[in-house]
Amino acid sequence: MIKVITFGTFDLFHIGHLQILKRAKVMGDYLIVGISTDALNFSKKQRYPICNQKHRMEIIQELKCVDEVFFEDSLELKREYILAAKADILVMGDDWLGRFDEFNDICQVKYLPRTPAISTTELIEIVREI
Ligand code: C2G
Repeated sequence: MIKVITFGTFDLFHIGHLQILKRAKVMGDYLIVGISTDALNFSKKQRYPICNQKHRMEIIQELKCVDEVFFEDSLELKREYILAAKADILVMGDDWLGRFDEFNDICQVKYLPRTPAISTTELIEIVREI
């Protein structure tokens, strides 16, 4: 069984999120998703996500393409998470291109093209302007 792992915040869940999860799943048989915690987001972006981590996790774990979810507490623990999941492939969007190449020693690292013209940041801006 080929296990695939991916990570993300998935705030204001949108089609770009769904498409990367579906594309990640078909690369293997079992998809594990690390969901960035609210605290990790705050440390990365100096703001909390709109939807809290419990709600974001509940949405992701109900998706047909997702088999397992866990909270990603720290970017520095990525190696430990990949090893604990026994993942064969790490999938990320190409906004992270090259950033996780160091994990090629424990799994295949694949970057998939982002879905164009949609992002959580743009959604927030559009709603703000209405
Ligand atoms: N994504 C995409 N197309 C979009 C928007 C997002 O393919 N239009 C992908 C991103 O490339 C990422 C995933 O969806 O692989 C989740 O995106 P975010 O929620 O923005 O995740 P991020 O905050 O980048 O957190 O450890 C890594 C981080 O947890 C990733």
